[in-house]
Amino acid sequence: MKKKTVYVGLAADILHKGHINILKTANRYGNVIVGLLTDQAIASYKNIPYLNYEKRKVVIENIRYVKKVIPQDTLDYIYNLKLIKPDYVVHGDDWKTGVQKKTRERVIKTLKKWSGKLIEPKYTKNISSTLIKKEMNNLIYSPENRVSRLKRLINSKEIVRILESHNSLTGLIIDKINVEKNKKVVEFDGMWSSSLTDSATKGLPDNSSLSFSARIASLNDMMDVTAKPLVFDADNGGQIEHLPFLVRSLERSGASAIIMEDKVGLKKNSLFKDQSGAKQDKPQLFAKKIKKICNSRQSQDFMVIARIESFIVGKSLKDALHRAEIYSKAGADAILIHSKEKTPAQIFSFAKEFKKSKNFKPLVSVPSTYSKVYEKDLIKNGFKLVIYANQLLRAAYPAMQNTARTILKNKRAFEADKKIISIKEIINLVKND
Ligand code: SPV
Ligand code: MG
Repeated sequence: MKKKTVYVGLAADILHKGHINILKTANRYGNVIVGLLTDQAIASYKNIPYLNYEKRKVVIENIRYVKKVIPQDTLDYIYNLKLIKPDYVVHGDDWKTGVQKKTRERVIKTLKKWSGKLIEPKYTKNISSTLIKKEMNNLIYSPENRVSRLKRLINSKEIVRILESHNSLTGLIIDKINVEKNKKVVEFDGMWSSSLTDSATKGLPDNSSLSFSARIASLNDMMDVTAKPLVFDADNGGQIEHLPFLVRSLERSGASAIIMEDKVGLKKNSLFKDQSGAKQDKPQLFAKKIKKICNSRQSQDFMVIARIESFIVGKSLKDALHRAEIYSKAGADAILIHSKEKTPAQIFSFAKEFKKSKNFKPLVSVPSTYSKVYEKDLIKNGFKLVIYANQLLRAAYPAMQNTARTILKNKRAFEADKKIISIKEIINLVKND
């Protein structure tokens, strides 16, 4: 008699005995085909896996209970089920509730069409990849793994969400904080090392007076205790001849991308109203800088993002588009189109035109002045990365000022206690175990 076919959908990032249980059971019913969830499928409901598809596939296809591995491109099973028409689907009974509940119902309905059956072994308690990952987050990524992670995120997620970090503590917040919305876990994907907030934290203006070596020292503090990717704000990159050394330091530290703006002369923050004296570089000269970085980086996964300042200095959409073409051809992996308007109309008009180009590259937005924009609208308009560039420092500073004022007013600290976390909490914030 022909052996039956059994379908098992798995993410299989960190294998544990729960997976083996499922595969062993499935193997009793027939030939096991594993539908291995792609990075995109996993990113649709939680963070991307530690290991990419190919690495996970090699492990799964070498398990003796498995006959074949095929990609499952969505959380939904239906496409693969219709393709294979398996006699059985095997899945742990944990999906009866939670984010996969609907998927389960659809699987049952689809299987019915050819009298297939769903087998649901009891879920192995107290072990799951998510639990193991929590433990593993205490471990530090190798720089190599972290560098490539941003590109993987961009290729897997609808939009990559980056938040400003100016020290280790803010890095830890970005690493750990999440909220659950519509049964999906929402979190930040990485950190932005902002020239503005790094300088301000050190009491300096955002005019490149803080040296790159000091910036890299801040970056290393964050990298020491965090795991998520970091995007480095390099102002205009400085002298072209110095760029390879900056890139070497960044890659060695594990940064995933450098963002370089096309300005020359004394640096002025782009959100200043008065941009007189701020000058844009000649597009061809700036393109040379991009090429220099492309040629000096060790890893092709280390991204060069060109930041166009045309709108900031009052130039036209045409100028911005002209520059985007040149920077893209020079090798930029993505384009940041900056704006200090109150609405995203300006950057959306840019996106609309640039999308038509054969040199189109993923777009980056920094919604500081147009902060009403929702991520879903950025996605709709072709943006792949959003950088919330300064909010954590802007939150911390008034809170600290208020506390200082409260102590001064009351000539004691008691009144301030109500608005600040307890000493116990701060001690436990960073544990020593
Ligand atoms: C920064 O955060 O330092 C930036 C973004 O470069 S902006 O402040 O808008 O220039
Ligand atoms: Mg900056």
